[in-house]
Amino acid sequence: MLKMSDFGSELEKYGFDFYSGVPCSFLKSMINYAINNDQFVMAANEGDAVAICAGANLGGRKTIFLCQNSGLTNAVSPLTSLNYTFEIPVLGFVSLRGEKGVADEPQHELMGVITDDLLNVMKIENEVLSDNIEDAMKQLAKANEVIESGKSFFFIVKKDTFEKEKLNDQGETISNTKENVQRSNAIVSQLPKRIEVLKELKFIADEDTLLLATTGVTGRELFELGHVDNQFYMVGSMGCISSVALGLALARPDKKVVAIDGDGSLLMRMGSLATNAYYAPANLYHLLLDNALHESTGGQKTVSGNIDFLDIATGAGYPKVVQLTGIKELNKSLKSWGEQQQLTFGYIKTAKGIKENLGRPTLTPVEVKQRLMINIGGE
Ligand SMILES: Cc1ncc(C[n+]2csc(CCOP(=O)(O)OP(=O)(O)O)c2C)c(N)n1
Repeated sequence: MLKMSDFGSELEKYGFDFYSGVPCSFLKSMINYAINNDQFVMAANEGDAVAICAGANLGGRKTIFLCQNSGLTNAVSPLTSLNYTFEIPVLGFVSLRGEKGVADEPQHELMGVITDDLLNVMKIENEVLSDNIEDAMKQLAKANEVIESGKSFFFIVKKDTFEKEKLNDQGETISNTKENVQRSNAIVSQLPKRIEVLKELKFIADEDTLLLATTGVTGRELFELGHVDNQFYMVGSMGCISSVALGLALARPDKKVVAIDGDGSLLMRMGSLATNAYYAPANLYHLLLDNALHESTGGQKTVSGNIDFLDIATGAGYPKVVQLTGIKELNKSLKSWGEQQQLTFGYIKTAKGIKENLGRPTLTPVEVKQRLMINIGGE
């Protein structure tokens, strides 16, 4: 069996010092080790964890993603449309629940026999991790080469691969004060369009501010307003933008990170709110543009009209939640965030409408990533 003190220090030797994931009992020792070393971000689901790692990678960190094989399916979207597309590597450890011939619960039966196939279909190189430390170290050296070439690599982890690692006392759960909710009674006669909000964001953003736009029209409009290297446009991976922003904000506390989200996107991965609020990096501003539509795909209604995002963000524990009734309030709120530095959730209702003759970014996703990383000195 592997001892985490040996295996973990080998991982550190290669520079892997940022973990995110969702627990599995087979990976308990790795998770406990990472928590004990204050290197673990507990995600709400496995897809978010992949996106958090991707953000940390943009910030220059080498990252490890941990999941049960049942959760690998939750991670398929970001693994295929974020990591693959942007060439953002992650070192994965996926447990092998339901291994053939080993007694396990019925829900693991199918994943137990298709875990490697699923990774292969996603074009992710993978190997079963040896429980012999010398062999495991050789495997790790090879995995690191793959990661250094810009590709992801996954280890499949069988039962009892690791010796027990004790979980240290995790201390009190921090609790954000939720007194800072600013609701507005203002009657808004005309909602701003998405593009006007984006223009204002570009106007306010200084060279230390990174603008990360959600999937679809938001990223495309931001690009058309003029590319600068501190902008990032998500493609695919709907709902992952604030998780990428979380990873990046944690990895680069010297930068100000704005996640520009959509209501459809946020609804898809609403658990991310709780994770963002728990880790609460002061340098993250989460801005929700709520047009109550999936406008990018033809303007179908979302269920946003029925819910209160301010209450949800407050309940999730965001220390500051602000309802913005227009561009002026947005300007004020961003300035105050820049001065006070406190995780903020900004909510603005926007009007329907897409910029005329909207094109698509002429830079490839990989070029966008490389320019951002060079710009912030992460690569
Ligand atoms: C997992 C996944 N499902 C569906 C899509 C297709 N899709 C791209 S953008 C989008 C709508 C996003 O809605 P919202 O975040 O509210 O932004 P809006 O389009 O209204 O600006 C959809 C459904 C996708 N990219 N990924």
